[in-house]
Amino acid sequence: MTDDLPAIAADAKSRIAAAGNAAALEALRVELLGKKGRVTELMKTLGGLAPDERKARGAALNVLKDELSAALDARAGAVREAELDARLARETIDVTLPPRPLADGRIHPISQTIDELTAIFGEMGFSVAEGPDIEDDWYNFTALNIAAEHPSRQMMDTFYIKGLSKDGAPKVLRTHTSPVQIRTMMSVKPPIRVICPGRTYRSDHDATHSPNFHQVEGLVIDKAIHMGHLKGCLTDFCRAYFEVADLPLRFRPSHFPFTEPSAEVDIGCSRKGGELKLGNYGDWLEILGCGMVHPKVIANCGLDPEEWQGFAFGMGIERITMLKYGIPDLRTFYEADMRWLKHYGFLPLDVPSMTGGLAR
Ligand code: 2NM
Repeated sequence: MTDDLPAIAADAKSRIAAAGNAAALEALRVELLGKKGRVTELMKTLGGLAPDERKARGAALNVLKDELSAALDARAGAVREAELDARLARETIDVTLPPRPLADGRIHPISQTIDELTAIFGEMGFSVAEGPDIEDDWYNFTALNIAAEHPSRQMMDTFYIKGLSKDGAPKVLRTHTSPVQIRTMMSVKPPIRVICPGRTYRSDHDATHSPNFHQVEGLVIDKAIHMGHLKGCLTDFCRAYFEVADLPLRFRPSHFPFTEPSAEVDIGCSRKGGELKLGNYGDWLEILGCGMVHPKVIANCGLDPEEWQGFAFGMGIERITMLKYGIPDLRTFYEADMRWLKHYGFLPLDVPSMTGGLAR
């Protein structure tokens, strides 16, 4: 009475084995085991059989049902895996390939220099600090030991903003990034090693001055820091940034209200034949200002100058960018001219070098 079942099983199993995708398998499951499926219909005929026949056939049908269900499950698993394998083969990507070059976009030389600075000082243990462009008079001048009558506070040098800050002091567009260093000293427990790159503003506009420009300043505060640390740090920086291993530096005594002693730093150069070359050629080019942070500035920030000392420095980002990449005119930095940016700008994976901005 169960002679028909092996043929049904064999037919179903070969169709299951031939099903190539999840949808075909689901259709087969419905056709065989669904409410009106082949096996289900056979189950329904059990009622008309004699008791011992019903028992034998019922058992055989249950075995068939379990076998087909297992065969469907196994095939579904295999189909899923095959589909995944095919998809993985189809969608292979090489994550080590460089990105496709941008059609037009370039990294602005100012951004490139900030990236380079951050990398070089980062290797020396400095992190980056940022602050607001609109500053209180106190952070921009007073905390830095800049006297009330100092010429840099005059309207002709500083942009004053309408309205007063909470304590009634004037608001200014920061004239340097030093207020970021003040904020850092007031909020971070020393030791401190930060650089503060960013936009700065002065009421000054001619061929070599722009009303907004960029500065990077650096600050180290620790115990027993001295001029030797300052000289070593800036020497290493200048040699790394300008990529001249034996670049000589000259420290000339100078004056800033916020450092004592203060120095201006020149790097070695040659101007022979109207061409500027950096290196040990006997001529000098001024590049940055620096000094030991004035004890009054340290005290203004709530630190004990007997316990904590340090050095600070500052330089113009446009200036060092022009020197490194041979950009002759400051004003072109802000013209947003795509032809200029295509020539002087950088691609995301450009390796910075002395000629990296020009060699295309
Ligand atoms: C310079 C030159 C010398 C300077 C000092 C400070 C602070 F906040 F620590 F006092 N920040 N930056 C500094 C010192 C900046 O720029 C030419």
